[in-house]
Amino acid sequence: MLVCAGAAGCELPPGARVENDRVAISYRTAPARIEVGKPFVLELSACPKKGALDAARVRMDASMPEHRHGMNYRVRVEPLAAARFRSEGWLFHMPGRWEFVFELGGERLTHSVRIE
Ligand SMILES: [Cu+2]
Repeated sequence: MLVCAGAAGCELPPGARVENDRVAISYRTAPARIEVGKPFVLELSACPKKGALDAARVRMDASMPEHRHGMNYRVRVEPLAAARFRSEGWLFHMPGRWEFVFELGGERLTHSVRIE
């Protein structure tokens, strides 16, 4: 399934924004403040700057780069609408720096957050 072709008319909802030359995303979590050991959900919207995204190839994960480990859980991603995705199963089990990894088709975007 190809969604959200081209940048024209593609607007990202408010949230943390990450982009590279080819795609821009925004995401937010619920609850907004991530707490250690508490599950959260994450919604992500994407705007390819050209071409289209292959929604079948969207993956999300997170790790603690300094500790060289990931989460203890696998995230489930489901499409909500064109280029919008809801994911659940997130849980950060330690305080410190976590790095989200969003893979959208061939694109890989990362975003760091600090969890107290
Ligand atoms: Cu750790």
